[in-house]
Amino acid sequence: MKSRRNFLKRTSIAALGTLVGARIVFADNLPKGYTPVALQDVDPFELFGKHREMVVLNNRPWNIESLPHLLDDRITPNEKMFIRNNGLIPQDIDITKWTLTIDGESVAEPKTFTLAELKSKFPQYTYQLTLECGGNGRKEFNPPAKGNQWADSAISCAEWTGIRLSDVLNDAGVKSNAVYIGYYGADVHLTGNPDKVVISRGAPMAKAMQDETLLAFKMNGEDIPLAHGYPLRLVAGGWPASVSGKWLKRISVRNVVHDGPKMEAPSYRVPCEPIAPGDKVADEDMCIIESMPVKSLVTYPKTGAMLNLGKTLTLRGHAWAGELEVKKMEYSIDFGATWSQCELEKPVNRLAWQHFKAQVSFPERGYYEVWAKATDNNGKSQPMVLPGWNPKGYLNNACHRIAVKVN
Ligand SMILES: Nc1nc2c(c(=O)[nH]1)N[C@H]1C(S)=C(S)[C@@H](COP(=O)(O)O)O[C@H]1N2
Ligand SMILES: [Mo]
Repeated sequence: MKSRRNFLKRTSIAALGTLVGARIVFADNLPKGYTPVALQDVDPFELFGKHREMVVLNNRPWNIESLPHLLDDRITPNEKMFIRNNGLIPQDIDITKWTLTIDGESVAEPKTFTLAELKSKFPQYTYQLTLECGGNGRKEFNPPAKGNQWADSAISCAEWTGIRLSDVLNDAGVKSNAVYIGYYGADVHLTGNPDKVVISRGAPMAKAMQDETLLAFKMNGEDIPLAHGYPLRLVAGGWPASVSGKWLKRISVRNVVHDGPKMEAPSYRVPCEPIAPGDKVADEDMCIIESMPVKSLVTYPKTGAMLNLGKTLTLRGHAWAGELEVKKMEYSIDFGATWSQCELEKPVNRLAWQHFKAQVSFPERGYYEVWAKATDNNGKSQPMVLPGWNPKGYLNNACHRIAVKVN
């Protein structure tokens, strides 16, 4: 055993030498598992085609956040879309061999489709769908919650093209006892263990069968970029984006609430009843996050904007409300004491974000904050400050605020 390990160690050092293009002279001193700097130096912006201002939160797994002013486009381009991975991006994808299997206790007959079959057999639909990470805004919670410290821009609304999950499930046949679907993707666990599933989440049948729940193969009219789930991904807009499984290989139709990795508490769950910051919650008192709460983002101007007195400021942004629609959009320049109405557009389709704008004027020189507040069609508004603390730091839908200086 010992000699075999030494042998492996020696060959991998030789291999590293080949990769860096020279013999590593003091290779014997390399700490175990250390990657030479020459090989650490990948440029994520180039690798993923991302805008240089994007913020890298983690490189193993890759987690990259956008910024509010980068999200000004009506439809989020790849360049400005956040990446959230729980594992390693699959490599060497051969789309001619890619298949999707529908199985589980509640499927009439397990069925496997090739990608080509999926594309030719079922009608295709295109929707703009809002995908927000459940942990977007986590950074603000105190006591801090572990996990990627997303500020406010783990949110996108791209145009997704694919087939309806409902069409494929109906083709395979769904038994009347079906409760939930669960997805499986081709990404690789951080340990490298091929038998370990990275993440396998899902949704109740009612969400799975919605018209807008897609098995998508295009994003913004092109093949989905690798980091976002090429060649096939589930897209379930309005729910935590963790439901939208990337690199999709299999969907299980379950007769129970799906119990794959990261379905169980405390992942993607919040206390069923509000708790005090820092309190402990028993697993059985945690509830699965479903529709995301009402929220908005000012995408123009960038925070820190300067303006001359007498000029009006054009404010722009997007608002969304999970399964619901945003009915009212307001802004405040006096720290929430009074609110004025923004112009708000209807969504292009259900589950797409909505665009707003306003002409803002300021009474005198000085420092201001512009706060933005959306209200959904149930009459629920964004809280001005942090909403309920929860152990994993999910669902922070506090009003977005930008600083403006009037000279
Ligand atoms: N297979 C797979 N699907 C996944 C994930 C993952 O790690 N593996 N992460 C989920 C989470 S938590 C989020 S927020 C979204 C992010 O999608 P994006 O990277 O395309 O923005 O993908 C979801 N789908
Ligand atoms: Mo997420």
